[in-house]
Amino acid sequence: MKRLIAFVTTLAVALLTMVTAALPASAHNVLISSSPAEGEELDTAPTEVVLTFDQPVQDADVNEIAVTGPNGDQWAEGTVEVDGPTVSAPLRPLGPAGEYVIGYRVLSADGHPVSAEIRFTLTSPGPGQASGTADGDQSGAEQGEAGDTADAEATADQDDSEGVPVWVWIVGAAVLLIAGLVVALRMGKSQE
Ligand SMILES: [Cu+2]
Repeated sequence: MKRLIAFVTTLAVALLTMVTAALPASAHNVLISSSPAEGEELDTAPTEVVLTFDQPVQDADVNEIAVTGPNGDQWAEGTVEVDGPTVSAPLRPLGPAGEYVIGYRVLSADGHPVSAEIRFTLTSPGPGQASGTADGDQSGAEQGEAGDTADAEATADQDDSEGVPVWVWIVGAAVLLIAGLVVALRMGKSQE
């Protein structure tokens, strides 16, 4: 009887320990630094965006860096490169002075995408020209961008719901504990 209760208690403690140990491993990547940095004012246009995270980023198609200029033009060009915790994307020569928004989405080490925005200001205009000349092209690009943002938000929502199973584990452990105790008590009684 006492042995059974001890066994069930040990089992429950082991399950709870597993659940607790699993929590830190599911933390998302966190941005540590970026170039350009949030709120930075630059008089010379940067030639690339570099994002540094606290953990390695998975090299995947979902990784994306967009740089939107003051007039809604896109300035990031070429492929997003992943090197451990660092993600970078080349920029075309920037054009008008004003606020630029870096929008990024990268795949965390734990398999969940994280996305956010970083804003910097170009204080003197660069030589770059907007890529889209036709209005149609530009609105198309903006629609594409909006679609991407919606995607990222949908994924983030999904990500939140994936956090729920931790509670399922805890409830499962509690149910196992109670069931185990009931069985232990019955067995104890039948032995008397
Ligand atoms: Cu995650």
